[in-house]
Amino acid sequence: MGVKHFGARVARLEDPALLTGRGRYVDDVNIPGMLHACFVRSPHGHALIQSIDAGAARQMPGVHAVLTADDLPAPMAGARMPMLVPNAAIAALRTQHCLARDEVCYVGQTVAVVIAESRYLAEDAVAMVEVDYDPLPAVSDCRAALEPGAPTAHRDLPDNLASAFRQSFGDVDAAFAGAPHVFRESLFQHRGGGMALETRGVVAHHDRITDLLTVWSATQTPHIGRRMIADLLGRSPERIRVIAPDVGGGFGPKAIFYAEEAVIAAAALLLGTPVKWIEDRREHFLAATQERDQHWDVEIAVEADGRIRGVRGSLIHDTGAFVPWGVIMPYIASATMPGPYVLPAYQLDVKVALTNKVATTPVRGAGRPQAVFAMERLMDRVAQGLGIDPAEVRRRNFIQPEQMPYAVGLIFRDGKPLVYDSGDYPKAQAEALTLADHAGFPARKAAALKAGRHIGIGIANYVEGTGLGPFEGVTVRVQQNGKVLVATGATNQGQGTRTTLSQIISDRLGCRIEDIEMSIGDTAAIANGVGAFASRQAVNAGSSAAMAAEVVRARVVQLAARALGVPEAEVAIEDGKAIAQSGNRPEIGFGDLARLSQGMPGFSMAAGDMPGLEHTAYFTPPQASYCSGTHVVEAEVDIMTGGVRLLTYSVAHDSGTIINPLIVDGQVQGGVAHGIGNALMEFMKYDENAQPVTTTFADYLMPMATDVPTCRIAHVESPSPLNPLGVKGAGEGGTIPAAAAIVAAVEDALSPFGIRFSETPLTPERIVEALTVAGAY
Ligand code: MCN
Repeated sequence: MGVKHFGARVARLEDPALLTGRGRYVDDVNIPGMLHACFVRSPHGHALIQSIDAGAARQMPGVHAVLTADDLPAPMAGARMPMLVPNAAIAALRTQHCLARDEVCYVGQTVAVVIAESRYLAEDAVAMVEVDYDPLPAVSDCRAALEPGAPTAHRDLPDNLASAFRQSFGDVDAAFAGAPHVFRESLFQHRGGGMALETRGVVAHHDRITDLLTVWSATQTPHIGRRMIADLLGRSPERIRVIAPDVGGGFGPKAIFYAEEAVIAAAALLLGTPVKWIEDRREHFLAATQERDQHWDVEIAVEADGRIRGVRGSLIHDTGAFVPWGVIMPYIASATMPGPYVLPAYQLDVKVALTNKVATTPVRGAGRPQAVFAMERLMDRVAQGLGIDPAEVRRRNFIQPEQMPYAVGLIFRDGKPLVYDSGDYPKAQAEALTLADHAGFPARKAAALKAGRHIGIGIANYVEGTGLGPFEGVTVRVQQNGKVLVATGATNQGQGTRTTLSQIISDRLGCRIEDIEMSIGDTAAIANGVGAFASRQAVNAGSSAAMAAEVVRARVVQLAARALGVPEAEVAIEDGKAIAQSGNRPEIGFGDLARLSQGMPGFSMAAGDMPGLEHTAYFTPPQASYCSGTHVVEAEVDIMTGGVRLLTYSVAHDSGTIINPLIVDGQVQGGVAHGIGNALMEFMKYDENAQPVTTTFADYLMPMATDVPTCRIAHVESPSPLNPLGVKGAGEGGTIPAAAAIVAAVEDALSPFGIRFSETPLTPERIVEALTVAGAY
């Protein structure tokens, strides 16, 4: 009997190559004659371009071209980049030109590109390109941007309001009018990046004989990239192949399509030579998209026992200078606020502001960390205000498992209601509290205080819509060598996509996991694809893999029954062989069956047969599947230095049915590391002129291994009824509630001083300042 892989802790198949230096990243793509690109970028937050003089740069030995907007081919030269998720609520439909035409709106915006024989020469030539800028007033803070008379982020726009909309349900005024208690908070979550180990990078090569333009890009979404390049170059997508080779982390910013990808593709076509651009870390700080940057003013009305009557308030989202992904993050944030709680009435007024900073697009969590921060901080205010234990306040408000599926009350823009498909929120919190030994905490705290130490505990819950559509596809093909080829539009930046899809297919098809060959992130391998974001691939690609494998298996059984001369019911499939369950148990291997499936030259196929043992399935989810969980953090604060040490970190996570618990543990742990960065360290700071201030890892601090405790993890499995595997996403849940839980733990540790925090990151400086104000020294 073959090994069952689904649900097992299978070690990641991709790791041996990656850990022994055999990974192949974009920078490993080297083609004879390849030239190297370096971009001229705006040094101003906002300026008009009066002129560009590239004469001296073009004369430099080794420089092959300097391209400005006018040198790009039509329609790219004049066009703005396509917007990924357009919608009617966006007042200012702004995406950037591939190369700026007459105005730059953030530091780092692409103005021109030098193509030279080496990156060194290209860098030197960039310094020789003279751009005459006429600086304009810049706007850096999104609240200031919406004040009357604020400088506009774009010269020709009347104001900075990119979008305004309201999310609401229930009678919120009545909820507040008669409320025994109301608690208020003003909260801010700062900007940060994805900070993947591998920066962005592109290599483009045009083969004149086949007229095929091949683009290697460190992207999460190669199929979307192909469509964008096709639109911008006015070229058939069939003549473009985009390949995402090994990608060293994505975390969201690599899901969008960038100007640099389009420009390098155009340069390769124009020059007739392969061109490479690898982003350096400073460029990444300036020009790779970022996220968070939201201000929330919210209040909660509760009964005397802490049960919620209503939540209302406003949210200002900083979209930066452009809206390449539409207004998806504030939209997601406003729909995430209700969380796992029964919320009778809700109203949030959302404004999206343009500023002169790089655009915000989803970074792990995509608006949800901010919403969870807002809701969970409010829950803590209720607990503190009413003197009820924070866990108990939450417990009193949970949606109960028997209420599933649960209609939250919100109606999405497409007219569909927001419905949680399944989940057991009380159970998840109970399990996380057990992992954290919550019951023993008061004794630990008392003992610590006696010893002069300040420890605290924080709790945060969340619900996350995962597995978003529209689809993902998987092709399963049994080859004539007996191996199984799998192709998918799903991608892999470290999530273990190859491993988990292989687990599903080997079980469903009946082959050895090591006999599966996988083509991931290559538009030539499968016609349609979407890619990695929104923790969507386990649901979409996983389901497609199961569906395709089952169709192929049925065909294998049919052919094998014919070949072995037994009824189909007597054919068993195991380890890549079909075995008759009667007589002397004759068998036939997958390779022979694949050959049989080709028929005989000159003879007719059997009626109804199609050649090949192959099927492509596209799973299309009816809506999101909602994963959920609870984080409980125990932290110690050194009140002399303001340093925070996380003592224990406990997570109960519900990703529905789990394909690979080892991988999901890794996803949770990695997500938590990201959340720790958000809570305590990472901060992309801009000054009042919209000049980025933190553009190295000396200024922008990332958590080190020593800052990240090993998580205690429990899996609560509430299968989703919305897909054949019962799975929900797992890629972002580790990040989403982390800042809320950590800030709560720090506040609790400092409870003797009555300090409240409403902002992240909680740097030592900020903590010492708060302690000083509270008179602690
Ligand atoms: N999984 C599972 N069982 C489940 C759910 C998921 O075994 N019930 C597995 C999946 O099969 C997959 C992994 O967990 O191997 C993550 O699956 P999923 O949640 O579907 O996420 P995606 O594959 O769609 O990946 C995107 C998601 C996002 S949005 C970000 S951001 C993120 C993340 O994944 N970026 C990552 N995790 C990352 N992990 C790494 N190492 N690098 C990144 O850039």
